[in-house]
Amino acid sequence: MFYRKVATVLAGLAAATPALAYESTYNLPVGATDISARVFSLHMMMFWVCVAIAAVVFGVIIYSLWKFRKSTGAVADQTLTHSTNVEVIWTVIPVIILVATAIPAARTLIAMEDTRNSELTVKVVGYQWKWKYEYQGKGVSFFSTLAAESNYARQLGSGVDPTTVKDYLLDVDHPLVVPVDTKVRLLLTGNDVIHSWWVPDFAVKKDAIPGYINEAWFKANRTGRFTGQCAELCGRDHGFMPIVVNVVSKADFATWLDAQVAASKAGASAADPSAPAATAAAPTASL
Ligand SMILES: [Cu+2]
Repeated sequence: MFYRKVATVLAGLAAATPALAYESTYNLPVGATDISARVFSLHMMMFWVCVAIAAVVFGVIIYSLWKFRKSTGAVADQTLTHSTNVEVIWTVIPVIILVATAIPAARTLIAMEDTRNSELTVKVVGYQWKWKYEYQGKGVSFFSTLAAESNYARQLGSGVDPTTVKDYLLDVDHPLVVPVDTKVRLLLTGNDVIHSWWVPDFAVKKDAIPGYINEAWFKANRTGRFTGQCAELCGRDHGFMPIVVNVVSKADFATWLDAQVAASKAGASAADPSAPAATAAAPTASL
């Protein structure tokens, strides 16, 4: 099939673009998962398809404007009012382009929705205005709220210049900790209003809706600290419920999880575990 050949060419173009594209603050992140890399490739493929279409269409328009300008005595052709050939061509070519681009896009969408064979499940609950993470079957759960330094600096009259705060509004007290190279399934819901769990580096943006459970998954292919935000306007402090995910080695995760379990067994509050890289406390604002 012809459109299969077009799809193959487009897929080749998509595969080549990560090498051409550099990490730019003006572009999507390539991210830390296979899915995010595929999303990036799709984005670049569509970008180049649009560039090619724009070049052809505007090229013809600009050439025609110049070539058949009035000052050279051009006269509009009054005889050709209908051409079946032209109409077929300008219908078939866009259809081929749409089908050829829909195939890789649909494949990626299906992969994004496939939460089978996950190795770890975390229930994510959105609250006004914080997140709660519950590790299913592990007996570990905790709230994740805006880091104290950011929370203090954001207050009127705090006297703190926010530009001096590290990771301002992008840091939390207890980050989500997950192991690398592990398929993590998220079950998302909301406790009060609709929130949305968005981490660009994982290409995950999923609504957390009260009364519903949405599913998402990611499999980080490198360790590191990845940040995100609530992406649904959820009330007054919508801008103050960031997301931080610490992707650690499997051994470090096992150690961390054991410590969390031990802490909760020791009677420590399940809502306040000691997390790795916990931030230093800052004075609480009193307004
Ligand atoms: Cu929210």
